[in-house]
Amino acid sequence: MSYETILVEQKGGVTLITLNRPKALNALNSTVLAELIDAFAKFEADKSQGCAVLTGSGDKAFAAGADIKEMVEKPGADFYAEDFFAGWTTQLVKSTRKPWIAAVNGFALGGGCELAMMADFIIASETAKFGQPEIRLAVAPGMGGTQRLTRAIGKAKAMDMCLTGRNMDAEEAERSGLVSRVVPADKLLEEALKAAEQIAGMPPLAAMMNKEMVNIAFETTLDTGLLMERRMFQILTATEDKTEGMTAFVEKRPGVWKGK
Ligand code: CO8
Repeated sequence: MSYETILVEQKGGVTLITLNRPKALNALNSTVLAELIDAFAKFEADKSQGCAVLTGSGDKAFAAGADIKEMVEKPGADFYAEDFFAGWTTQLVKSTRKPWIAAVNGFALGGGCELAMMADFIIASETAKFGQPEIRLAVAPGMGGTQRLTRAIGKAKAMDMCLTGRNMDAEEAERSGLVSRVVPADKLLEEALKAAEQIAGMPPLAAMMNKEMVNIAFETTLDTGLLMERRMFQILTATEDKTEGMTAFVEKRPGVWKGK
């Protein structure tokens, strides 16, 4: 599949995916969704790739939301009949077990903020701005803005953002727990790729299980989560990489991973 709206490059063990509709501030339409699903499926299947970074082209936006021009004339019944935009969660998020990072430059609004929150964590440039302005269009978030955002930053701030439609700057986003790190704008990609390379150099099964377990914390009770965490740990002890990792520690050398 050749892509019209995204760019995909491999940098060693890291896949860099760039939303590439800068004139529309990387607004997310059905083509972007289909292409991202394809690119993420290829990343997932490629054993040489251990982590992905998703960013936006241009310095103005990561993504300014779902494409309003695609939605403005669309009949209401079609949104439901097509289960419009279900694929963000049902395909992209659910099928990507390997870790990926959102590197947010500029605006991450509406669906753009929601897409960033689908990543395992967000690294933001100092110029990043996050918001859920859907209420101003007489709609509401539809890709996680009421659910993932509330889990990330709590009810008070999520309500504030969804009801007023105000933007949150990078400093407030870090303070609120929405992003893990804020870096200078000209260092964003470098820092995100550095973090991704570090993750891609980890034992791959352990990386996937760490991701899975943190996500399970949002889905279950503490008792069940702790039991699953213990079982996951026990499963990892049966891997060849565990023997290698612990032996390498004792022998004071870096581990060499097989993903087995
Ligand atoms: N959709 C389509 N085009 C867009 C979008 C968008 N979301 N955002 C910007 N653009 C386009 C503009 O139309 C403009 O194109 P043109 O030059 O052809 O008119 C170009 O990008 C540049 O934008 P501006 O001239 O507006 O740039 P400014 O610097 O003046 O403003 C803003 C930047 C503040 C980011 C402004 O563009 C803006 O407010 N954009 C819209 C933000 C927004 O409302 N986002 C939410 C959209 S709704 C949504 O995301 C719902 C997701 C859930 C769907 C799930 C369904 C189940």
